Amino acid sequence: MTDTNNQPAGEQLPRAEFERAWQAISSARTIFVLTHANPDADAIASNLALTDVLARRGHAVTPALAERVVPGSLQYIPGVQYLVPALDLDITGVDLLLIVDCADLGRLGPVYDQHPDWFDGTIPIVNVDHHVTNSRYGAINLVDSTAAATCEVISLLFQELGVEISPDVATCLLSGIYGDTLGLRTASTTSRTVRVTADLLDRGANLGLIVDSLFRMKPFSTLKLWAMVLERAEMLNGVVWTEITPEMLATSGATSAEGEGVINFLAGIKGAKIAILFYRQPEGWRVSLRSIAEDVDVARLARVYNGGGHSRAAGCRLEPGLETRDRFLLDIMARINALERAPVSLLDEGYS
Ligand SMILES: [Mn+2]
Repeated sequence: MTDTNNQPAGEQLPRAEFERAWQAISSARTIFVLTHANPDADAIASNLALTDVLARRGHAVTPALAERVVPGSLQYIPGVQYLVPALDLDITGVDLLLIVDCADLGRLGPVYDQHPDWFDGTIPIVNVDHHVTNSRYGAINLVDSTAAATCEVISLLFQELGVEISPDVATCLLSGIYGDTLGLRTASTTSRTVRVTADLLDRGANLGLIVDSLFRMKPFSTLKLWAMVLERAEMLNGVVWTEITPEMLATSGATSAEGEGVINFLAGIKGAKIAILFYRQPEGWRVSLRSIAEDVDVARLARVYNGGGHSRAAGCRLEPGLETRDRFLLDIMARINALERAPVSLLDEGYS
């Protein structure tokens, strides 16, 4: 990225915070590890890295997934075959819920909608995350919003406490970092992220496999889908956007996960300040947001619509219908316009 200065690495979380989290985890016998719906590399990899380490230390640990299928590009992540659909789980006898890369409980998806009682605090929750919008829903919250990925937080946890990791776990952790930083290219990438990356390579992480799987090799259906999605792109008043519809998926034979990379391509369009990808789904729009201009904070914008994320990458949901989408677009354009006139009023929640 040419338009950004990388942020400095934040203050490392105090060692006591790592110790407190690790102690809570270590004292539990039966553990469920959960992550957010529409999982990305960081979500799945942080889950599987913790699962592997805890299983080897004798815990009864189940890695859970909000979906029934792992996206094709993530099926290379070591341990992926152990993932269990969260909706098939029985909570009986579970001592601890370890929730990773999940900014708030609603992001867990169907398992939270169907079993809100699992998350009422009766079973302690340890929350490990890096989203600036994290609602700190755990009994223990190991949250570092200066980390580029949850896998960076977990790498620091293992480093700090001297936990030995296998090459497979190193591949997991580097997958999460590479996934969230697009290969160390986002503004969230710090010197610490790069040092953690070097350490994971020393521990045997398979960089070639990660780069091929996440960024290079793709099914032909992805190419066909991207052609349709990019053809549909529009740009107006500082906003570049496009959509993925069920018809496009049917015609190309692609899954909706194959469209995930489109937004990062849109995020490099000169002259735009913000990129938006709308996924048309029966229950409404899923909206992916990327900040192109440094002064646009999409996490704050997403929060206006009950979404969340990071300052440069965030998301929210909208009710179904073209009017809803158009009203959203007009609102975004108005906010961008206001930003140009008065940079200090930066997309405040109070703005209307
Ligand atoms: Mn993440």
